[in-house]
Amino acid sequence: MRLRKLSIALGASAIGVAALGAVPALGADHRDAPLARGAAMTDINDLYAFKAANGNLVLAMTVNPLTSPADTAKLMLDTDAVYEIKLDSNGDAKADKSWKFTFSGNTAVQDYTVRMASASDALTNDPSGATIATGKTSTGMGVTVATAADGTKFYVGPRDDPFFFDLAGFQAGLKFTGVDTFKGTNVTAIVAEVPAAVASSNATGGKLGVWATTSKRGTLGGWDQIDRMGRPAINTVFIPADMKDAFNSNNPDRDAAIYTDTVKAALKSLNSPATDALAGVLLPDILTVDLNMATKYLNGRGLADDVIDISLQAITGNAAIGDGVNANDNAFPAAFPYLAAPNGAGTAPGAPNTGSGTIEQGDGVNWTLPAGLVAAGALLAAAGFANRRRAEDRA
Ligand SMILES: [Ca+2]
Ligand SMILES: [Ca+2]
Ligand SMILES: [Ca+2]
Repeated sequence: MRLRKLSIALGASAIGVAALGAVPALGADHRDAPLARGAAMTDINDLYAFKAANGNLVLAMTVNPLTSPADTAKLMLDTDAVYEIKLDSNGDAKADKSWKFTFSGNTAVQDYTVRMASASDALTNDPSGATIATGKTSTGMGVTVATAADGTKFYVGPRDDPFFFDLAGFQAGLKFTGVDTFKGTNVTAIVAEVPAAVASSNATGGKLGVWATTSKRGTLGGWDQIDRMGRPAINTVFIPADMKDAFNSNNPDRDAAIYTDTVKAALKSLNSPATDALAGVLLPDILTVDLNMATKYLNGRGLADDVIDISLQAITGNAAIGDGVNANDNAFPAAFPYLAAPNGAGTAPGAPNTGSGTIEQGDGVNWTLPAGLVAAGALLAAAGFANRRRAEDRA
């Protein structure tokens, strides 16, 4: 089944910024690589890791990007895929645990199984591990919860895309007008709320790392990793087009050895003042969390964290700079599953800003994006570096 997606056509750029050619980048990790673009169900959009008000650790991954309200009822997850949230307990960039989700059924409400894999099983992409919960996906505004014996709660279903960003303003050469390109669009969310004690037991000194993967059964019977994501915009911005699928299929513990030169080259081409140091921070692509501190990007990532503004401000030192989109289009509920309910049928996404080029979904997609987006990605990365250095200075 192929879903019709939103088609967003942007007007001609008023400032005529130079186009880079086909750059398959749209968001944090939305449609980041050829294999992911061809399969929305296994295209990871974002990964979040934050402490809820009750102290529990919430982990959320989103797929099925840019779904219109009209198509939301048709959303499903791939019955030939394994969806994982992998957890590194000891800082070696190798998974020690993995929550593995598999789905069955081809109707709006699908059945799912959650397995907890440990040790060598956690390293694989196969649906190994002990079954800890079974449940049904939610539809519409409904919230169907599955609970494991250790108290971890699960939700899978349609939600408003928590990511917010004036993409068109970026495309127009950082001429922001504050329109959220993702306004009104929905995704499928996989959310786990892990009791605080369980989260702590999987951390060392309160520290852990997480990343999400999707994998499909290959022709030889193995499981091929289609997408992966730790922090936003690593693959979309720093990895060349012909390497993006390979990057997605790799594992974080190999990132530094394989991609450091590539990332350095990207940084150098952007005249980064700290190429070597930044490359060291960007890899491996893992979202790290210190449970002893408040979670706010870059310590984990909260739903409301304004990744764009945090990054722009950190790199420029200008506390006033930002894309003008300072919050999601829908308020985040205080209770599980924390992501906002899906935008309803009959509502349309807001009109995008004037930019250059065209964004459209579907076969033969060919986005033309100007240098602004890539530059912005560099800012994001550099901001991460700046934030981390500040944290180290305080320590
Ligand atoms: Ca992706
Ligand atoms: Ca480990
Ligand atoms: Ca949204």
